[in-house]
Amino acid sequence: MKSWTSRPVPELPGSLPQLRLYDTALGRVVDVEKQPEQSMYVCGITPYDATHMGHAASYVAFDLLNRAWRDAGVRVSYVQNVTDIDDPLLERATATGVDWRDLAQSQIELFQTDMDALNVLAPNHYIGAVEAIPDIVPAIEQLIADGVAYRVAGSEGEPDGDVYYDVETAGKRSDATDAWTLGDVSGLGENEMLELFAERGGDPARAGKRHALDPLLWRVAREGEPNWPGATLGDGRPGWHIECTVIAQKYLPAPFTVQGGGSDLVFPHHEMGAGHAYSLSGVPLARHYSHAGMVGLDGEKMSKSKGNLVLVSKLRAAGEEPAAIRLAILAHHYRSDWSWTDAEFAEAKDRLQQWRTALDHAPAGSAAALITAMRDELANDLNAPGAISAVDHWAERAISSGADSSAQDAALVTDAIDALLGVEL
Ligand code: 5CA
Ligand code: ZN
Repeated sequence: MKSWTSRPVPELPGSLPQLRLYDTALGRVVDVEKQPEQSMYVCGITPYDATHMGHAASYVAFDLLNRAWRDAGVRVSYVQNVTDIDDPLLERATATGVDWRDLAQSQIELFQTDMDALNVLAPNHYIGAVEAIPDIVPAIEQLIADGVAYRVAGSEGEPDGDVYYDVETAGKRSDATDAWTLGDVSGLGENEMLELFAERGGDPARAGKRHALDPLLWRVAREGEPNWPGATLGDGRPGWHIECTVIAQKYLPAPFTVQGGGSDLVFPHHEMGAGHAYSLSGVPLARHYSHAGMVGLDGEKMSKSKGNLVLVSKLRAAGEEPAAIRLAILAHHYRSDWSWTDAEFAEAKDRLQQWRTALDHAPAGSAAALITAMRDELANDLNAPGAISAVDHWAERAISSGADSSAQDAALVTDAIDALLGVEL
């Protein structure tokens, strides 16, 4: 699928120091190993509704990582999926009387326009679940052949043949230290897993499964649902976790550097994806798992099902500047949970104005120290609020100096804010 187009990233003198990042699976901040090319997979949208501030914040978070790596002088190979076939998409399409393909296409277009406006760098590969089905089918066949996936007999109106991943058998497969066992990514106990599994698309009560937590790999065709050829699996459509696993394995090295998404993807999505990948290849999917916090509105989680959405496209249509939206997001550390408020958005707009005013008084020789301070903050687990504070201090000094602007410093500061924070002044 076609991706959006990235705007150019200015190059800065010098480079970002050793990057440290919080790893969800390890539960601590780690040094990200230096490599000439880093690789990341960030879970994409399910395109049944418009991009809300929660989605936007998760893509801006991993855009910071992308920019930090580039500033450190390494190439970045970036893959993102789009879940263009799944239950919520079909349900919304049926409820609104729209063809599911038209719904997906319109929301993907809107998402890409939002990402472009927010100056989020585009992935190198943007892959839909539907286009990945020819790769997903043989992967599921392999899991069955290897004894870590099984077909469930029909019952209670369900047809024969849905395929599930056997979490227990898969977890016992290898004694290698980097082998996967259920809980390795999320660190959760079974009761917590059961609760989240049911909330997040799992079907713990499905009759005939070996373990309540076994996730769906292939859903055979049902009347009135779209389906695709599945070779020995029979016609049907893929489960959710295998989609991201297969796309990541096809387009990225194994293991790739960072698997990213919002914290609601830790379990079951990234947990099961790690299992699928290990079963398929015998090596871990990713070296590190990284998760962005949840964004709410007035204290409640923002979600399509609750309907309490702040949409990027709506703010843009109301004439709000995308750079201000991005700055409002970056005022929160990517790992914290936070709520969108009008008051904080107003602060972000004032800050943008303040920074622009400061550029008219950039003190000669002041840019280098600011860039070092911004880099130190960002290398420390992508501390954007720290980098913003550094710019604030610089701006206060510049404005209070009342100096004539040094053109060279103003240009460097403008470039640094663009290259590192993705905010265009
Ligand atoms: N298509 C799957 C991933 S493969 C999916 O979760 N799609 S989504 O549209 O529901 O979410 C897209 C991304 O936005 C995910 O990384 C998800 O964790 C993140 N996200 C969803 N809601 C929020 C929220 N309220 N706050 C922060 N991030 C969110
Ligand atoms: Zn995913």
